[in-house]
Amino acid sequence: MAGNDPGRLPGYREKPVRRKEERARDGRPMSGDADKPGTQPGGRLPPGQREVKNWPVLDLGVRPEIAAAEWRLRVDGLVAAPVVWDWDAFMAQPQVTLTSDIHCVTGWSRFDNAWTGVHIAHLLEIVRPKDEARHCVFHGHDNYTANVRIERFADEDALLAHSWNGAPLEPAHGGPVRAVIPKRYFWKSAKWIKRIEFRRDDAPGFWEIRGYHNEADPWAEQRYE
Ligand SMILES: Nc1nc2c(c(=O)[nH]1)N[C@H]1C(S)=C(S)[C@@H](COP(=O)(O)O)O[C@H]1N2
Ligand SMILES: [Mo]
Repeated sequence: MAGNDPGRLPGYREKPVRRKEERARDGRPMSGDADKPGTQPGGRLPPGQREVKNWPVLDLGVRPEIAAAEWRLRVDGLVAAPVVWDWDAFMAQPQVTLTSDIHCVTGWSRFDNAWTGVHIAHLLEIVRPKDEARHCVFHGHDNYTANVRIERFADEDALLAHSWNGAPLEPAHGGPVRAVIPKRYFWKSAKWIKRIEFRRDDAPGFWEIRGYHNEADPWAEQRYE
């Protein structure tokens, strides 16, 4: 684990991470007004969330700049056919545009984000996870990790996105390519992905080992555990 620790990267900010970790431990919401419920029955704002029109940037203080020409994605672990895609191979896959809402555990939600990229269903067809594969771990270029169950990964609205609202994803938001898992709090949507690993056993990610909920369903308000 040591060589894979974001804390070893230049720029990593320990204080805000520790603050969030403490809040997770106390089960406190992270923003002042996150406890004012915004939810109406049947509405699209999950409990404790408020809508924002801007798009906040959240990271660990590390913002890798990866040129598309240098970018690679390795998909491996318990799969029948591991792949390494470079930018051209990734862009040569069938492309989809899917619109979804972002729900960040810090309390903001952003509606109607049109993501373009490679559908997870397509990726699964290509790599063919083995029967024993139950969990996926995303690895970012900042050594961030996030874990999801394979069923979550296969959600029909999940994709590997290179564009947002018709424009290439900005580096700060995870460009060249980030994961988008709309049915989970946004920390599960790893930015700057370089590897997707299929596993038998779960491997809690960066925030999950710091008290964030393993499942992270915003509708069930699974923030911390
Ligand atoms: N690689 C990587 N992915 C990451 C993070 C990170 O620090 N590194 N932060 C997560 C968190 S906590 C959130 S809320 C979202 C923020 O994405 P945004 O900056 O595009 O809003 O990215 C998630 N994915
Ligand atoms: Mo977050």
